[in-house]
Amino acid sequence: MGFEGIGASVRRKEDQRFLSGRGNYTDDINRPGQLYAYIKRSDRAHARINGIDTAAAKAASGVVAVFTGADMAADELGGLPCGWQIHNKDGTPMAEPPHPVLAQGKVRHVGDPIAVVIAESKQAAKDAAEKLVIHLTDLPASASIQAAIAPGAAPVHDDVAGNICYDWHLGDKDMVDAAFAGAHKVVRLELENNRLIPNAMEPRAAVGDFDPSSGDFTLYTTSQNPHVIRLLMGAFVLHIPENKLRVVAPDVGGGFGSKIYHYAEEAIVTWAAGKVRRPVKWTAERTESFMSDAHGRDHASVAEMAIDAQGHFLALRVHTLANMGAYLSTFAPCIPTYLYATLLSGVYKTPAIYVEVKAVFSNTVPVDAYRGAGRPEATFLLERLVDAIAHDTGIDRVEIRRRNFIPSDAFPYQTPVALQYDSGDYFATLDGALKGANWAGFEARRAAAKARGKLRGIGVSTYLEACGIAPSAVVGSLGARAGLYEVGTVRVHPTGSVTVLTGSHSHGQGHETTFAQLVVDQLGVPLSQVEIVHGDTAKIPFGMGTYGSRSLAVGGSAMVKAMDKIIAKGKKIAAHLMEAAVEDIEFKDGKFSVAGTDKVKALAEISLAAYVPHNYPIEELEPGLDETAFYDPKNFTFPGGCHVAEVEIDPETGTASVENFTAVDDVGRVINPMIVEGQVQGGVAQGIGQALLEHAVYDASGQLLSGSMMDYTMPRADNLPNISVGHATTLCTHNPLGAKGCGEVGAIGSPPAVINAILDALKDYKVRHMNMPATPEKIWSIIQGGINGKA
Ligand code: MCN
Repeated sequence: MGFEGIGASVRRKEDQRFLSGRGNYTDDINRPGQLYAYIKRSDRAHARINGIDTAAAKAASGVVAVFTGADMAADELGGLPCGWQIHNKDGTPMAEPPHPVLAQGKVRHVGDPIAVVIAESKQAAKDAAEKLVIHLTDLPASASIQAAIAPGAAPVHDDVAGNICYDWHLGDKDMVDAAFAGAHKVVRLELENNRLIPNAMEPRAAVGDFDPSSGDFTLYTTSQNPHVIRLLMGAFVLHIPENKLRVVAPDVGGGFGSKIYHYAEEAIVTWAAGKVRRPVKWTAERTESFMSDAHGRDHASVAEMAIDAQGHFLALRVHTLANMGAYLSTFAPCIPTYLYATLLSGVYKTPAIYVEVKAVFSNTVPVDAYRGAGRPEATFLLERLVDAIAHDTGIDRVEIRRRNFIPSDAFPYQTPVALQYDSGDYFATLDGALKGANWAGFEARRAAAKARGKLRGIGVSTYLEACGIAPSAVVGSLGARAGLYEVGTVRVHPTGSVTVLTGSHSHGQGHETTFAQLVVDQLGVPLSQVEIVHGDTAKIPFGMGTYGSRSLAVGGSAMVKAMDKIIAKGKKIAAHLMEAAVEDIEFKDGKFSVAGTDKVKALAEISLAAYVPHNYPIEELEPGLDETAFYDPKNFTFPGGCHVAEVEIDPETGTASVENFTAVDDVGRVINPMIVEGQVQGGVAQGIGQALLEHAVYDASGQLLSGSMMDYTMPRADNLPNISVGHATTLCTHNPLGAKGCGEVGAIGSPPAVINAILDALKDYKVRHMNMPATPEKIWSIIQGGINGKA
């Protein structure tokens, strides 16, 4: 057994079961007497429901029940709640139209659930759904941001004027206007952040179960946060008290944000199980996932930077339109506001920033957080703008970044957009990435590529992320309708092995390994004797789950606090057993000792005494060695870094390939370098996907054109280079681990690095900006235009 504590690249404990097919995913769960649900969805983007004739479907072979929105209304079920409220500039609350579980009166996007058929088999349910007769009157659709805000646009919700959910702002407008008035130059860029469709390997699934003898409901679901689902579904939708509702999120095959939310199908199967008094299972087909999982990004922005004659940033002004889709998904309103606008200082000391964000309803699938959530959008905008400034002023693109970086000795650093960064060293990450990418030697590689008839370019992006969300009081004041602490229970068993119950949820991040490493480090228990339990509201205390790269910084810190309590109690027991003063007891490497003596007791001896308290200070101490701690962070954590992409373009076809990618990130103290490397590489793969390939495209009538894997291009292994991952560490100053999040950094830093590299490759073609994805067609057209002198 080698070193297994903090800093060890321990292999993932969970991979034994994942790689040998022994995972226990929601679709693997089968309850006795189980039925199957098929959800009939709208094939129209916008239509009035005039009536639904369910008779033929109900009469079909194997069908047990058919339910529509009317049945849910008769049971007085609530709609799907939104967990975050934004206020408009004028202080009024955002528009928050109802979000029925099954459509009521109208459908508002392709994929909107209309009815559910419950049958003895999946196929019987699906066949019967074809017998549903749904009378619809088509309504005009607003299928994009631009269509939804156009004068006279079709209203997605009758009572939401102009399809505007909210009109919000942040920053000091007067200060920014004054800086612009006195500026040497203003650099302006219009950009779009392409709409993405998360494609976790495991599609969403849900099994609802009801025990008529106890009245208990159980929902097994593909969720990143079972307690949040229990709270939202129990309290707001189905009106089931917590003690009668258990939510289990077993192994989950990736989420990337898309499994944070409370989805209609979870409520449907749980409610239907109660109605038919049998378990009900639903598993999405991949096509369903495309039109029912929350999408990501979809911004249109105008960004302007006022600069002085040396290229110093004086003020930033940003106007953003953010697509919300047809309804508000659980956390949608906070993504283009508090996870986006607050990030617009980035790694730069821009003294004044003003941001306006209008959130827009459209007849499209709801949009919410997707890996990075708001922060990739902010980073793309900033890092494209900085390259445009370099382009327009002739100042070198690395030099202009250095000139505007927040100095390394300026921490804690208060930005003009609310955040206070605790630590960082952006010069170190930049220098590390440039060195790792051999930036200095690039021109030789460009020349070599040219000799082969290829266009080669290099691009740099520096980024700052706020994650580890969040201090509850802060997010509460900003509109969150939930607390954002985390909880950990550390249970030392009689013979010294340990079970940890955590409110965090692992769905690919490797918590069963890294969290166990925290126990190895702090309690000196070998990794093989540590079990991490998560994902079941009947087992774990009320926790908030995994998103916003918060699990280590917040969930891990809760564990550290619980282990502090274990050690403090253990010291009292040890003092009693070794007849010493508590102050003289030391704890190290799993052993309690009396300072200055050779008296020592192992943790296992102390835990045995705690559970077999024959010789025990029973007057002062309760038996047992089982402690819980809740941890509410004082601040976000602020990873930062630099990504360098090197691309090569085939001018004949316009195809760009990423040849080299170098990431140097500051994620604070690293618990498991191999897992962090994997996290960064996964994020970069998704960032390259966004930059080169992925785009959710709707036509004007609201049909999702990229609604399958055939049309929506996911990155594959041969689209990706070797991704080199390095670190330049500054510690988080306010959590006990000194750790910052790493789960999203790859997806945040990489897209602008790739686009900046493509534009560098195309520098002879006079193209200043390109929106993502940089498809071969787009690049080829630029080259053709350039060749024809039109660019
Ligand atoms: N870690 C570490 N040292 C650090 C930071 C993190 O060793 N300084 C480890 C952690 O202990 C954990 C992993 O790295 O095992 C990721 O930690 P963290 O950054 O805290 O992120 P979370 O665990 O909270 O995961 C959420 C994050 C997000 S927001 C998305 S989206 C995402 C991501 O993680 N979705 C993922 N990574 C994913 N990886 C997989 N395979 N699947 C997803 O759905």
